[in-house]
Amino acid sequence: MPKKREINEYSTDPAAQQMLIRAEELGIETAFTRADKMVPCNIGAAGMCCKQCGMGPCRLTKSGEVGVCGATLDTMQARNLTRSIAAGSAAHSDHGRDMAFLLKATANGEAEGYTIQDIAKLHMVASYYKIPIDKRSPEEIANDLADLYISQFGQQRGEVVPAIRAPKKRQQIWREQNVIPRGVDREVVEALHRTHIGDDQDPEHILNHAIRTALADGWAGSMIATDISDILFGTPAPILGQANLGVIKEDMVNVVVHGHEPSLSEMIVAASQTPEIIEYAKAAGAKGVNLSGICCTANEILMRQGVPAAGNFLHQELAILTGAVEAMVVDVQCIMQALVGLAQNFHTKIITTSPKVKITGATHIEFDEHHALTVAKNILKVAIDNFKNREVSKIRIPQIKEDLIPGFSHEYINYMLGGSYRASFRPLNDAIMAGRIRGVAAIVGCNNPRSSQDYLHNKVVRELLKNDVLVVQTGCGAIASAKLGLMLGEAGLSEVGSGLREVCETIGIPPVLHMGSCVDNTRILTVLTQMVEEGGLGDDIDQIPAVGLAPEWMSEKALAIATYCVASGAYVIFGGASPVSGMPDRVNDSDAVLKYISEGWEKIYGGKLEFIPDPQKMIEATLAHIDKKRAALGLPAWERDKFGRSGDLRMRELEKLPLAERREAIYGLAAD
Ligand code: NFS
Repeated sequence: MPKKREINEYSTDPAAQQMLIRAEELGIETAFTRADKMVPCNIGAAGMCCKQCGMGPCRLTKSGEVGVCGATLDTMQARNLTRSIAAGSAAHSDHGRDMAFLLKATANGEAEGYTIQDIAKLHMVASYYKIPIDKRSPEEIANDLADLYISQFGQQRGEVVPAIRAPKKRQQIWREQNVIPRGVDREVVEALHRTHIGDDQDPEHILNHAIRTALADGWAGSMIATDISDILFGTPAPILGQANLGVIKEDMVNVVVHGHEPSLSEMIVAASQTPEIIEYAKAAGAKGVNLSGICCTANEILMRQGVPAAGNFLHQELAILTGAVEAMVVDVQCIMQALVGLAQNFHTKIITTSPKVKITGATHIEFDEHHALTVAKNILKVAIDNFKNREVSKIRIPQIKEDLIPGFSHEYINYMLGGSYRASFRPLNDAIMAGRIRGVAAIVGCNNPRSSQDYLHNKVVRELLKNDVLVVQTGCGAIASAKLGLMLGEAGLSEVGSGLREVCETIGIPPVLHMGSCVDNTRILTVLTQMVEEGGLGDDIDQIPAVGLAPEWMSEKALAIATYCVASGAYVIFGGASPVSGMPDRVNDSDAVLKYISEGWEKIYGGKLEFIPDPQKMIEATLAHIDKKRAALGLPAWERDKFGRSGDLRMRELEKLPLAERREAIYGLAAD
């Protein structure tokens, strides 16, 4: 009988704990309790099951066993992993495709409510591809860019164009390995073809195509999504936001947007601010409409509009449990089917909007970019009409929320390091070279109900900060830190090593930078590229003292992201379970796939993918890698407390003194 965990083993977040207690009171299942009951299939979890044809499924549980067709464990694991990477790449890249169509429609005046908001970004992106800018309207330029980007999905030969934005040396490695994607769709289709019964059977050869497929996501599909979101909705810059369930308001119509594509959520934000909708809400007896977000759509509107995040992936059910959500509006990805059944315990309506996603029992109001504002208003009116159906006695909103400053796009990081008159990555590179910053960690990815929510994220973040590692975050990992208050300068800095703190205080940034949604992991690729171009940290991404981590990963998108980061030169560490672990106690004959994605890929790309469930070991591996890269660059070894003794630290001590004594100590002025 599987063991039921205690509430604090489900989540480290006190708001989540309150809601989980509430769920128990009401006898309602959640992903947390379902995870207790559902014991994972240990054969499938280890990548040892092949169900690619009708002769199986074949489960390899004995040493030397092969499938009916003769497929070995290595081949099965390579196939399974590659299929997951293809699915993850497809999801994020299809999001990019829709953004490209939206840009085209906007450029041609066919997208109600949308405009080109960031002309500077449009010009910058167009100039990468030599699209003429001079004396042309933003719409003309955007139309050309949209055509170019749309063509990247169906392109059959050649190279996807954003690949030219990678460091020169990296491009050379990719060309030598023949892994620059030809077109996004082509690589995903080929991944499915190669992993079909009776096709590619050499594990390394299969995994090489996984690299090409993932690169089609990172350096095309997802990068296109980020570029266009910025062009249409503005490149993010720091803005005040809030995170956690306490952002839900008792006296307002609460609409939670959940999913991924900013095309819908941005329009719902716009619609919620129209007098028509505000009046409609007041007429229904509410003070207005209160929007909040879950998952990456939360990140999109949080970093651009300051709309609060109700939480990360595992908060989607918990938000409904507050009893105060009139509608949860979803588009694509990371949406639990359980939402509909859960919502039936309350008045909450689950509204699906994407032509690609319907859930049995949900209300479907289809989104159409040509009439987006009208659709958004209709959705909000359905939510407002539902306000009267609330059962006040069922409302329990945890009064827990935290402020944060999100919006650290790569453009803003560049700007913040030197202002508009000397914007540059130089100060960041210098801080790393001197050892004030030991290295950089990108801590990203999901929640997984198989571990305590946010625990692994926050443990790793906190420990790395103490070691002077600058942390950048995206996706649900970013929301985990936000809920803890680590994305606020003053709150976060007390937990930070002295060298990193000196840098953060000088620039005026939190020690954990929120860089956006998961498609925005491409911003991290851009930052790493710009750090290379700035000089002093080698001539390719694999030389930078940096590590990528996804401590609580669960989605196939995370595997795709990991793989394109590895192919770009990064060491990537995943927590939780490895999908290609095998079962060493039962099948001893091979860990070839695990070795290949680690040592094998490292030889070729300088990056590697490893699964390390123990957070302490994860932290040790991160720091060891950072130190190894520092040494290889000939940089001084990092020393704890070497920096931060002058300047700010002294000021902090002096701040404790009465004003007169402080003045005397600082300026040598006699107290008057
Ligand atoms: Ni990323 Fe965003 Fe969250 Fe995981 Fe899902 S929301 S795209 S996949 S769960 S981080």
